Amino acid sequence: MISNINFDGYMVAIDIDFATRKIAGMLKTQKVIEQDGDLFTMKTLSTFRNYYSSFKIGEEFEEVTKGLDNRKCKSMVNWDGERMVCVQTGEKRNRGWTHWIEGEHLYLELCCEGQVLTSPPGKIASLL
Ligand code: YOG
Repeated sequence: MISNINFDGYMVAIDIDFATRKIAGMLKTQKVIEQDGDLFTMKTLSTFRNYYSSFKIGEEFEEVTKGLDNRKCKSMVNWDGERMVCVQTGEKRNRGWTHWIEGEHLYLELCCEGQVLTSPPGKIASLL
């Protein structure tokens, strides 16, 4: 993760407590993505916690956001052109994320309820 806008707002939206938000806000996460056809594994790595997710494009799966807000979602990931879009249906409305690549950088936008965690305009990547 190089930079971001509104990481804290996103964490508030998924009910992460103050102390955890302060720690998480300092982290420089790394993303490891593995692809085998339509099967993806995404690892979000940091010195504090890691998060793992595996899915097949177009197939709904049970996602437990273990180590994040520990909620259950029915999630599905699809391509929207060059963008990979995940919808996370559950207790929180309007929850999901979008990945895309521009130049050398991987971008990620995460949303929940009214909050959007994204990249600074004209600047480099939110790689959360
Ligand atoms: O990735 O959905 O790439 O699975 C967003 C962090 C901080 C834990 C992670 C650990 C939300 C405490 C998005 C940070 C903050 C704060 C590193 C992961 C929540 C809790 C794990 C994600 C998708 C798309 C693939």
